[in-house]
Amino acid sequence: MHGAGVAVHEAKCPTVWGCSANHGDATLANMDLTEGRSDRHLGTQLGVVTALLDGDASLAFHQVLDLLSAGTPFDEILFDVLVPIQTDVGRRWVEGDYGIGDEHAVSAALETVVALLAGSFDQPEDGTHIVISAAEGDTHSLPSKVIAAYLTFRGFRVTNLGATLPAEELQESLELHRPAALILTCTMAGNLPGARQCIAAAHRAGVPVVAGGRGFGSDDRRARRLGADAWLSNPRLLDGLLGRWEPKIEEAEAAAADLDEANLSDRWADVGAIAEAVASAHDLTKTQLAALRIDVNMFVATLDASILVEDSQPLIEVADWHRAYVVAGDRPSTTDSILNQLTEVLGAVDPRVVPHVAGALEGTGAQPG
Ligand code: B12
Repeated sequence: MHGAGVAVHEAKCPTVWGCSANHGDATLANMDLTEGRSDRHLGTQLGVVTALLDGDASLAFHQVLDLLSAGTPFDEILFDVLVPIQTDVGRRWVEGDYGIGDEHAVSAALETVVALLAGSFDQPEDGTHIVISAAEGDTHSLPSKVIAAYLTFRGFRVTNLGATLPAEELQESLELHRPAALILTCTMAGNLPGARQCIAAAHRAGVPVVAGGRGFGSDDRRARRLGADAWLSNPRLLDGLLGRWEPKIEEAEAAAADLDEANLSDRWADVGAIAEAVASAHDLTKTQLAALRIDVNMFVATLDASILVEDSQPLIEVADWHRAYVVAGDRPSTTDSILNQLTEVLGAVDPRVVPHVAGALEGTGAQPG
């Protein structure tokens, strides 16, 4: 049926190259359900987020159980009730409405709720075995927890390796578990080089990879360039894909054969010099200096990602996000200083830096979200 080479969606088929068959669920691929907030659950969501802000995971869990016993499908609870709460927390954090403490309280309590839900399903002995992990360096572990809960509910045997696992360790785990697939999540584009290390490690272990998450953007190009065997934005389509795909690891890996990493993040002295130069141009408090160092690391990592996937979009998006973030929260406007210093300090190290930074300086003026 589906010939050689797998995985990126075409107009009619969301997952398999060159397939002209019309699979009923193709349209779903174009709807990002994770963003969907169905007002139907607004009342419960407000109750849940209030409980989460207090760190009361038990109260939030029981509110969710009420929805379940009222017949609300499990995937709707995960993707239309709980996930939009996190997206909203992110927006309110950017706008200075929530502090980092609020985000941490909600994230930690929500992790408990998702763990309680996932733990209430037995893992079938004969279920298809799936391993899930966040990209190397990505500390966002909730996406893999939520997707692990969903796939367990759908009858898969799931091993969740969580966040920030080094690629070599991932390879060992995959050689031990020998799963049918690795589900790889990447939340920030700056972790795409880490995602590439994970894809290569999985392929060395003979395991095909389904990639997804905000870091991979809204289409398949980044995942394909990094050698992934499949890309999806919507986790609800995972079991359909896993039920019918025929991954060809060699072909997927061939797409990444000529990748040329810049590894600018490894140039610690240069990264430090960029932060020093920006700090000297702005009157920053101690807390703002600490935030600046994280921001400079994020910009250099995202520049590495743009060079790796030969696409300025990751750096443009992070610059747009940062500009809106500093304005929304009345923070020091360091975005363009950081960008100019990237060219100043790293332009001579790797000429590919200059055009990407130029694109980000122009920016698109898009709002964070
Ligand atoms: C919670 C959170 C954190 C927590 C994570 C806690 C945890 N245990 O996971 C912590 C505090 C660790 C954190 C750290 C940081 N964060 Co943060 N974080 C968030 C926040 C608020 C929510 C993310 C989340 O959990 N969403 C819930 C998950 C389940 O939803 P999701 O990611 O959308 O995933 C869904 C889909 O994408 C899809 N999907 C995801 N993966 C996959 C994979 C496959 C195969 C498939 C099919 C589908 C799929 O399905 C998922 C479920 O529906 C976001 C805001 C936001 N809007 O997302 C910021 C956000 C991602 N963080 C951000 C930043 C900047 C940071 C920091 C740099 C902050 C700092 N200064 O330190 C650090 C970076 C650390 C690092 N190196 O990774 C920015 C990124 C900006 C950018 N453009 O890149 C965001 C967008 C902030 C914002 N509000 O705008 N963060």
